[in-house]
Amino acid sequence: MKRILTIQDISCFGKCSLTIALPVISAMGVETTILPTAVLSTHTMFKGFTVKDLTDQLRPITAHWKAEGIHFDAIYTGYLGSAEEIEISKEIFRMFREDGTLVFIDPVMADNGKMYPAFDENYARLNAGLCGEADIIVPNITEACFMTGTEYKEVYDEAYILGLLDKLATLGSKIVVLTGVSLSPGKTGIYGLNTETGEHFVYQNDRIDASYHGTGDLFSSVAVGALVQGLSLPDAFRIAADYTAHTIDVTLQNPERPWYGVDFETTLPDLMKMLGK
Ligand code: PXL
Repeated sequence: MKRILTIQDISCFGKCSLTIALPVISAMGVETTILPTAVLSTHTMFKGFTVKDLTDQLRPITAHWKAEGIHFDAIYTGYLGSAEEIEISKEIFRMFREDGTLVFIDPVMADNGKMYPAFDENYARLNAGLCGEADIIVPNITEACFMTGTEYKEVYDEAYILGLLDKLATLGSKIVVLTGVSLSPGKTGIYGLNTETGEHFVYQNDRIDASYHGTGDLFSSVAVGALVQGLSLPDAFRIAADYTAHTIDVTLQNPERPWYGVDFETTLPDLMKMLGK
């Protein structure tokens, strides 16, 4: 069985980060090792959330795994709580990266033109450095702008996206994938660049006018879970995009109208079908 190490926070309530990555990647038939960077009562869109930072635990936990000779087929980082955790994540890549280990970075820190509460420009600079260590990075447009010093635009054309991809390529990752890219009205999706071959890959599906927390984590978890099982880049990202859009759609039909997260629990059987399982 393939094994992924995922490094991100646990938001106890709210369905994002590890409370998405662990169930979703496990359901895909991939063993999931978690390294929690912090414990929060909820994600940061709730008021008054509590945070217990776990930076001091990362080195002892990973040193133990190293002593046990544990191997990871992929390392996937998401929301990291502090600048120091970015530095420690780099050390963890060096400790566990072997031939064929996929390093997948979702540089979670911002959306819709704004940083999440805990972060600033310095954090964006450090995250850009972390992205240089990756095989694949999946920033949204806001994160890409903060990491490359580009002006954020709500309304843009394809040339703006291609320019952003070229700037992201200079960070050093082999594959750069921009998420939340809308190339025509009513559509959204991804725009990727293989920096080694210069090839682009694009996938667009219907844009649903709703925004939920944790959808980026859902997308990344599915993409990395699919890639580690040998799906091609376009297939893995297509399934991740379709599954995320489908889950948002299903959540919108929930009469309880959850605002804080999506009903991936309902749609996991559909993911299995998309994966041909
Ligand atoms: O879904 C990204 C995410 C992860 N973890 C925490 C968050 C967010 C988004 O706001 O607040 C704690």
